[in-house]
Amino acid sequence: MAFELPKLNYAFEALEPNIDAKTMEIHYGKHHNGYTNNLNNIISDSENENKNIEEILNSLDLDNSGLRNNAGGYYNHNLFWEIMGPNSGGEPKSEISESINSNFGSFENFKDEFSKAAATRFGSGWAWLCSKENGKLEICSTANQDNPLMPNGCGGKPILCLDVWEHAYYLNYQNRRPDYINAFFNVINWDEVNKRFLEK
Ligand code: MN3
Repeated sequence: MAFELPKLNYAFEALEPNIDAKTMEIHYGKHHNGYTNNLNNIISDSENENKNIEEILNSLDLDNSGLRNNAGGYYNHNLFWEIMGPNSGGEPKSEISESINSNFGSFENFKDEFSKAAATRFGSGWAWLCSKENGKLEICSTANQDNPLMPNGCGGKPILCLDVWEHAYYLNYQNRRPDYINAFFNVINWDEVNKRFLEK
């Protein structure tokens, strides 16, 4: 079973001015597409061929760097595109809002903590918000294309993520990662995050 590059639910320019069209085009069409093709080549005729992506990540051998990088890259970008959208951002409503407030004290505190995790990830990586048991939410960050589902991961179910590789922002923001992180909050699709939060 080969993995497919998922269709984007919005146009490349839909997230402007926060994320520019050229970055979206290259990021999705080249980077994500590359991870997808590499992943399919790596799992072809292997024990992983018929597993879903979560199973591959959960059972990953961390020494298998090709699978680690490309399975991670495939999964991480799938989630990233889904939790962004046009006419989004602002503060969440609904159940996720209550959970953010009870876990972090306020939306502003959550935003500060998540932004710090994204800003302080040295080099390439991701920031995550994960849903754990008993309604607990946790923020973590991972290096390269690692993610919370891997054996070395912070655990829980990823419901929000931010790509802080330079390829995600360099054309528009150059070295200003904090500006990119701030802009990301204008395009978070909280309905989608909430949907994932409520899914068992
Ligand atoms: Mn990326």
